[in-house]
Amino acid sequence: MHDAESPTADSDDAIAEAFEVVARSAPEIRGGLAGRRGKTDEQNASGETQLAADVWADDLLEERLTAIEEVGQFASEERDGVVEAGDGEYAVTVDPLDGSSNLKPNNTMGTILGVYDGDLPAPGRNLVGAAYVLYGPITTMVTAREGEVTEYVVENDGSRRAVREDVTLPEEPTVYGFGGRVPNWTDRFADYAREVANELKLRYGGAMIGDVNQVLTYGGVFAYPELESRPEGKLRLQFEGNPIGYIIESAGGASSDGETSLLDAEVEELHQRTPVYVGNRDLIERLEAGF
Ligand code: P6P
Repeated sequence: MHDAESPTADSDDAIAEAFEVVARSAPEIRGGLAGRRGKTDEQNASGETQLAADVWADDLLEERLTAIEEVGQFASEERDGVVEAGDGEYAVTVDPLDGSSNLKPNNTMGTILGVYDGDLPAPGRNLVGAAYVLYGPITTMVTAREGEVTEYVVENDGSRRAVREDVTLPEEPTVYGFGGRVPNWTDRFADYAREVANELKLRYGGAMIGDVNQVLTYGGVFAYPELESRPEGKLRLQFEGNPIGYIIESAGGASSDGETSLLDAEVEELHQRTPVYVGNRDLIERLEAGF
């Protein structure tokens, strides 16, 4: 727990340590993918078939993140419930391999981390840090804390070097990426998508981290929208929406569930889904104006 003299010292340690654990684990996770492309006969709490890689990366991160003294809870997209890990005040969430279905076509994937101050399930406003690793042609990591976003290259030994500091979305947007099947989009989202498609270039790779990283780099908007068949969308608020919304808002962009910032969304349960819209502020404002 915090001591009076250094009220933020522990929080810095816990956040920095969690970032360090994920960075140092990234080369190992990347190195372990080739042999773990197979499906298990298990499903996660969201009903998705788990790959051997999902389970393996999850176990590895759970062990290392719960070893951080100030971490009291761990939760993952791949686990039903919260893992109690002592009396630390921080709760960490992971999507250990976001976009693991991209393993088969050898496309991008990512690892998403959220560090919440307080128990889970938690609203995005409780986040004190968030990060993602992108397994692309090179391994990069983006971290956000105290309003600042930093991009790192992660070396093969797990060390990292900052390549972009105080990252902000470019003023002029260039790309968009929208998930779900077009016939399943609601009319109001389809209207918005038509407008945006006339202005920006399509960049959609099927793994949120790869698509969001394009938006962070080039400016634009990523959405996994409300669907006719699934008004709550596909992505999980706790593990994907909140951390990514926190990172994009820290980079001067905006996030939304269609009505309000993802960080203000009501949290009822750990694996609840939410529509996710993140990107340049005016593009998100235009979406909300049409909803
Ligand atoms: P679809 C990956 O499975 C994921 O959770 C996100 O990373 C990604 O944005 C989305 O689902 C892709 O979904 O329906 O396009 O395969």
